[in-house]
Amino acid sequence: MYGDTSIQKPMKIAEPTSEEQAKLEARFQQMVDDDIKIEPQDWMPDAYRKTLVRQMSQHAHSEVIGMQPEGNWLTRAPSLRRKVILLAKIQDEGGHGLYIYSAAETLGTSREDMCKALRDGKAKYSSIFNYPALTWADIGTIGWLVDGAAITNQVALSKGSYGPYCRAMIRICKEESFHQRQGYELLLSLSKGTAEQKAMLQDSVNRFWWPSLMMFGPNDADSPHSAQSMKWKIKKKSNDQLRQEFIDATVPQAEFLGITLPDPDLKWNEERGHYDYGEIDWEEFAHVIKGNGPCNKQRAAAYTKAHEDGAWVREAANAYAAKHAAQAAE
Ligand code: BYC
Repeated sequence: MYGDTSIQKPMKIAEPTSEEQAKLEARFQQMVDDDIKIEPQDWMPDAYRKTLVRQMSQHAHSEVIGMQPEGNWLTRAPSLRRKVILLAKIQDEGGHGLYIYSAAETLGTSREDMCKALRDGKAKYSSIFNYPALTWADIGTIGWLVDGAAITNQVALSKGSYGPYCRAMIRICKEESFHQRQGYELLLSLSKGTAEQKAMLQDSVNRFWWPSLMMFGPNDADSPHSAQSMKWKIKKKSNDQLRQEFIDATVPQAEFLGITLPDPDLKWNEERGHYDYGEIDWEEFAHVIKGNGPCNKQRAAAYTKAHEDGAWVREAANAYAAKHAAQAAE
């Protein structure tokens, strides 16, 4: 039923002795080391389950909250073609949220509980969605940089250890790839446009560059969850590795657009075979994830309002399901 919280919790069985627990843990880690996917029915450490629920719910929430900055531009898209593309992209994001909530439910939590945690301000979502989409160029930049950063991360996540999460990531990456390309194509047209359009493109990239780099999370040395998540192969690559991969792939694309990236320290390092880049403003990152970014309050209020406005739909769906269940029982 819609909004039903009675999802099956994992069956309670007798607590294993510490010797049995050690054996279970060793067997679990061996499966992870051998790249055998962990499936919902397999034994797993409580902390592994908890880490996955934390990360997957944050991920699903990011997809759903991420619909807001773009939704803001649907009625102002400059052509029917652009409107159709944007509408399809936003619908995909709602779908991505659903795939990941469903994958997380296999761990014994419920979508309703995860969404309630978001409404109560107890669950996080990606920092990037607390920045506003101020101009039409931002729609292209979100596709190019935000979806680009998300794919870099998600391709690595799709090779992780938990089967349902990885399988959701494979499909999501295919759709994100379309999102990234539509963004870049939009920016390419602006780059060939008027002086005003070129300036709008540059201004947008100036605002989104650093927040996009923050999407990968804190530096490895300051990332409390990384070491354990890498051991469990929930994360296959570290925050800094992925950030570097994203920068290396993106700089040539910026050059092709004829724009600059707002980092004076950004330069190719022949010895490392990578681009060097400047220090991220971690104070700003901390500020945003604590709820004080430019749009945190607005995003939370819109999310809660949508939930409240949808109450009648859930009620009607439940009444309809109850009517059919009663008819079937007759
Ligand atoms: N924003 O130890 P760390 C999309 C938190 S949407 C907020 O490195 P972890 C799209 C982190 O949660 C897809 N919080 O953590 C949609 C932790 O806090 P707690 C977005 C962040 O989990 C619409 C603390 O900082 N992708 O594509 O090992 C339009 C310490 O960090 C952030 C995902 O959601 C952040 N940026 O690694 C367009 C990816 N970074 O929980 C596009 C899924 C860190 O201890 N998530 N924190 O309170 C992940 O891959 C990992 O969770 C992270 C962080 C790499 C983000």
